[in-house]
Amino acid sequence: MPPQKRHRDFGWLFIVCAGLLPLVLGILCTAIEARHTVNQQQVSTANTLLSQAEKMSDSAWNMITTLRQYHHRACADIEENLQRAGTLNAYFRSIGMLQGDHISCSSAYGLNHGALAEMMLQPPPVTGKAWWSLSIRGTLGVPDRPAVIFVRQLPDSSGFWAVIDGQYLMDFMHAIGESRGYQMTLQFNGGAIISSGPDEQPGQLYLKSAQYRAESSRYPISVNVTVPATELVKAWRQALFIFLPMAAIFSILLMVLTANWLRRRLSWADEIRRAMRNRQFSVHYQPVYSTDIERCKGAEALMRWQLPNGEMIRPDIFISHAESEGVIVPLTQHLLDLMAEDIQSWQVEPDFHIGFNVAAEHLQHPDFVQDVMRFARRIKDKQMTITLELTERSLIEDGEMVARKLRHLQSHGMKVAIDDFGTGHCALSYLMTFPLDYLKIDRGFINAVEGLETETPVLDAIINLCHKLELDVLGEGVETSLQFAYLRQRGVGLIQGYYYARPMDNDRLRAWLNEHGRKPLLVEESHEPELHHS
Ligand code: G
Ligand code: G
Ligand code: MN
Repeated sequence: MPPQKRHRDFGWLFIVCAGLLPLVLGILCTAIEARHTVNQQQVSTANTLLSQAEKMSDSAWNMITTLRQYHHRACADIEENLQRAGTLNAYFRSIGMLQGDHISCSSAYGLNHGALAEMMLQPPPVTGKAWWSLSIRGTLGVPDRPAVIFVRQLPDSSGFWAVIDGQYLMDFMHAIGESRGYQMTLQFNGGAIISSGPDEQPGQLYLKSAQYRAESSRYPISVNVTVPATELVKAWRQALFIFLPMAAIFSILLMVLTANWLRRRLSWADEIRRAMRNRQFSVHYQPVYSTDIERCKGAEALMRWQLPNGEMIRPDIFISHAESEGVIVPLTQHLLDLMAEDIQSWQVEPDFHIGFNVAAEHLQHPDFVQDVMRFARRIKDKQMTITLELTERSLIEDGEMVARKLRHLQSHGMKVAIDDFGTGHCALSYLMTFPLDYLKIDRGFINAVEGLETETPVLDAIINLCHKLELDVLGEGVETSLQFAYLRQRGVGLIQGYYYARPMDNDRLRAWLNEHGRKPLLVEESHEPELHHS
């Protein structure tokens, strides 16, 4: 499991969130959309009502203009005409003439002509204008049904008036608003309110009832349209009904994508790529001792991975995952970059060996030679010897091509070593086929050493084989002075292991090279009795 596996514990949370996201967004968007649609309908309804009220006002003023032909005529003469005009024209409850504040003539049957205030059941407004209109609760003849009165006063204190029945307006409001549950009101000149529809109900939160007010530009008419919350909810539910199936599909899609993304994100390959970008890898170097020149002869580069929390990932684990998930090539390229950076600060003598581990897949890769040559160019001025440590496994496939590559690199002064020699599953024939420079004997064989004079058959055989084939030989994992003395005695030229030096980071390596790099390794003598006693 990749190092940052803790992400996985919250994986389901990501997936749930991804699934909820389209739903939550959808619910919000449809609420906004529903509100928007309802508002548009509300505005157009208000405007329709307003224009109807304007049309009625137009016909009232037209009527009054027509009445001016009766100016200065006696009521008895014109009463019949008034009655005809009042009945034949739509909307009108009554029309008539004024003398001062007094109604001098009216189309209404059988009523005593009284004061204007008496007829409209309230004092006339003080407008100071010759033209005015007002919505009123009722008239003397029809006291409990609203109406609108229009009055034109002439300079000689006579005048004309017309009363439109509010029922027309109420019916109209009903017709345009009932199906949507609108509550509508209409007012002329701030007078009595003519209304239709249910009373306002309390709404909740976002979906509380919405009010819209419109005013006429031609007449003092104002209109109010209120949409109850229940209508908003209804519109919202309709929008949801259309949208929800789509949201569900999106939801599923997003969950699948998230799950996929999480899986990818949690793969080793992605963790390793990210770790390279975040510079979590570093290189440690383990010095190699030469028993011939009795000093440090080189170092092996070993990759280290430290997480931001300080935790180290074991190299055998991440290397094997890098190999199986196809990122070992970029990882090794990264290693070479890091090494080239480190090596710029080194001061070593020419022919210092710098070894690094080459994965089988990299060896087969078309970029391999180019990668190594680039590294060689970057550290050219140090005049080091680059050592490629191959595993036996890497030599199995496409041997001829691999051998060609290795020969090419050797022609540029590099050395080829077999790492962990003796542990792979390989025929010894490759010792003849491949251009090898030395073998690194696996520490398993070194561990078998029991005493300086005791034979260690397999180890001895490997050492002899190297001598016969004229290959250099390196003993790995040397941890004791006995092992060291044993190998030196049998002509093993190179030693690597904790006994000589542990792998260390670049800074410590430079300090170590300064202090110990040129010194011979002093070995305590009497290990043989020691070992027998213990
Ligand atoms: O130090 P140590 O624990 O580093 O190494 C464990 C294993 O990981 C060893 O077999 C070693 O060869 C391998 N290893 C360490 N660094 C690298 C590297 O950079 N590339 C490859 N291919 N193997 C490495
Ligand atoms: O590349 P190779 O498989 O040779 O990797 C060397 C590995 O051996 C690294 O993991 C390194 O840390 C480890 N190592 C080096 N010296 C010793 C040693 O003396 N003892 C043990 N146990 N491991 C060692
Ligand atoms: Mn190695």
